[in-house]
Amino acid sequence: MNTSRSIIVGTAGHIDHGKTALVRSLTGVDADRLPEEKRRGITIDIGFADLDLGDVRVGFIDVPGHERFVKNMLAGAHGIDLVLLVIAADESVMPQTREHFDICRLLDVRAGLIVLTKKDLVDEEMLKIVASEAEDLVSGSFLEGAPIVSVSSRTGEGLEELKDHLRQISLRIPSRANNLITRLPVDRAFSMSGFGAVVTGTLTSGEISEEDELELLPNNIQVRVRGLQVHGTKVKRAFAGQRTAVNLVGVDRASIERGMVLAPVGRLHPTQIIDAQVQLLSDAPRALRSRQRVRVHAGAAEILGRAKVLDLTGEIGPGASGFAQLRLEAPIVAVFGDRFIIRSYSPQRTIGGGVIIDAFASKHRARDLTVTSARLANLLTADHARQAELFTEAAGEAGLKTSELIARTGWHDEVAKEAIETAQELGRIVVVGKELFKPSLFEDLKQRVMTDVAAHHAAEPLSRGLSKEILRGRHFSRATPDLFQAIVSDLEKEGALAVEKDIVRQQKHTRELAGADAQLRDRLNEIYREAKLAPPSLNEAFMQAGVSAANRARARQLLQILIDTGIIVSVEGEMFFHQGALNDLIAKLQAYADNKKENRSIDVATFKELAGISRKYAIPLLEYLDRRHVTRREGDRRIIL
Ligand SMILES: Nc1nc2c(ncn2[C@@H]2O[C@H](COP(=O)(O)OP(=O)(O)OP(=O)(O)O)[C@@H](O)[C@H]2O)c(=O)[nH]1
Ligand SMILES: [Mg+2]
Repeated sequence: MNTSRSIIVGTAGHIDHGKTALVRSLTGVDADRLPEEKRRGITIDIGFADLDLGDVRVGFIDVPGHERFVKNMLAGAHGIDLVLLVIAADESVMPQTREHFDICRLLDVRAGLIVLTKKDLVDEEMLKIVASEAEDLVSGSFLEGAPIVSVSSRTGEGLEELKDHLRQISLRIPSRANNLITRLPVDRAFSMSGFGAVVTGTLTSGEISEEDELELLPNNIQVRVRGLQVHGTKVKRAFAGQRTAVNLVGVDRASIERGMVLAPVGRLHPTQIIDAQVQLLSDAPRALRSRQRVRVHAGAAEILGRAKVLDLTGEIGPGASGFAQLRLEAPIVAVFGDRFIIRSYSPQRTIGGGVIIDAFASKHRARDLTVTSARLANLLTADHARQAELFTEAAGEAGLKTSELIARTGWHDEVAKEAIETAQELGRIVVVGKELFKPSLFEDLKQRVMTDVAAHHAAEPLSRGLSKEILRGRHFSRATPDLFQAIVSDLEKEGALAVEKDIVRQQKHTRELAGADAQLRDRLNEIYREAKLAPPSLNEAFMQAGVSAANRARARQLLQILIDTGIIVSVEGEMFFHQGALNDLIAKLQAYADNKKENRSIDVATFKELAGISRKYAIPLLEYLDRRHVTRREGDRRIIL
């Protein structure tokens, strides 16, 4: 039973300073496993070893010091809790001592100690000088005041003291947050005969259990966990902060690459455009400029990309920090708060790093830069509810789905749910269906709808209202149908808007007609009522009503009012009938059918006779009756329903 804490400890330091020898003296394990490493006597790729300190289990990641292999160092350094900054007492601080230390700072490593190796090669005097140079290097950083232990891997001197410090610091490291979705960035993959593919990595968050269904991102390869090992022992479940080896079913070794991420199915998504805060090292050779090609190291992945600096100067100077959009040449998996390192394309050297803020950013227009930067700055310090709000704000009219919030933050469902509820209670987001919206956007759209409807009424007082489709097209082209519906029904509830089928109007809008208009409307009504089933054409009706050429448009609107209110019916195009006449006709048909009892059908000739109409009207009327389901066509007869 293993109840001790698991801590990941990384080595860091210049080539040949004794990192691998130190890990071997502490654990008995030679982390240099490649034949080439043994032949050349240097570390090329990251290596691993374990140490049991009683109440602390240490998983060591031993990294190469050679400047050409910093990219390999980065594949291991991203997940460490604690760093052993190794400095050889006979050489003191060297270029990769600085570079590795800078990387640890940029990755936000928070604990560590300084180990002066090869103590046996120097005198006390020299040891003091090197210790003071080390102190200078780390002053003002997370390592300021950290223990400086001098050891010799050759004689074993200082190793017990080092273990003691390691244990004490480990016990003080806070445990990893448990509110995040499982992620394991793959730093190594191999195949074991009879078992298939095995991936290893630091389980940065969540848990993995035997039989879990997971996916390998960014390629969305679905896999199942056949077996798990932590510290070389088979386990049923691995936890955040453990070096974990996972035996996978459903994928072969050849399709797995370093930098892929093992995660639950369908929760995290690959991305190539990311908003981040970027910090440039003060000894970076030059400023980071927009469009400059850089290497981005995130998790165990290295991806090429270009940074677009999000301010008008278009650059971030050495020692400065700012916001930038990273546009990557290949997809990665990242969530809010992930740290990354930026290296120059050529020559390859570490120039800075930063923290991911919005992993699914959109392109920003120059005039939005101030707002965007302010939002990104706010996100960095926001609590969960405020983060939900700020991501919602960025989504605008398209709205933000809960699943999109989760893909950006890596939160568990319950964490997202709580954040959304809190933001909702505080009135900072509006939830419509599955989407989240900013309340001011909601209010703004309501405002725009009402303004449009009012303008429509002013321009066309005789129209019933404005078509919903027109409104939607004008203001909601980028929004979901849900949002439009929610806004219309909100306005309806408030009593501002009335909805009639596909038309909206102001609740208070009426088409009360003044004297002449009312008279003309009544006259048209009369003409059609009297015409019964032999109505005049539109021209004839207007002539009978004495409508002048100048007045035709107005007369048409008045007729439309009669149509909208159901008094006049368009049977076919401009062939209008009075509703009363149609009702009489239907009654007549029913009576005819009732008389016939069994055979409730009628042919066109009989219909003409019954209705007393000419063929010109008979066919359109029958088709109208078919549409109203009063009759049904069968051959050349109509069944009366
Ligand atoms: N005398 C002495 N030699 C040491 C000590 N530690 C390491 N060495 C020697 O220093 C050389 C380099 O040691 P490594 O442990 O391979 O150095 P490293 O930091 O791992 O080197 P890279 O991984 O290539 O960056 C080897 O020849 C070691 O035997 C020590 O404490 N005393
Ligand atoms: Mg080594």
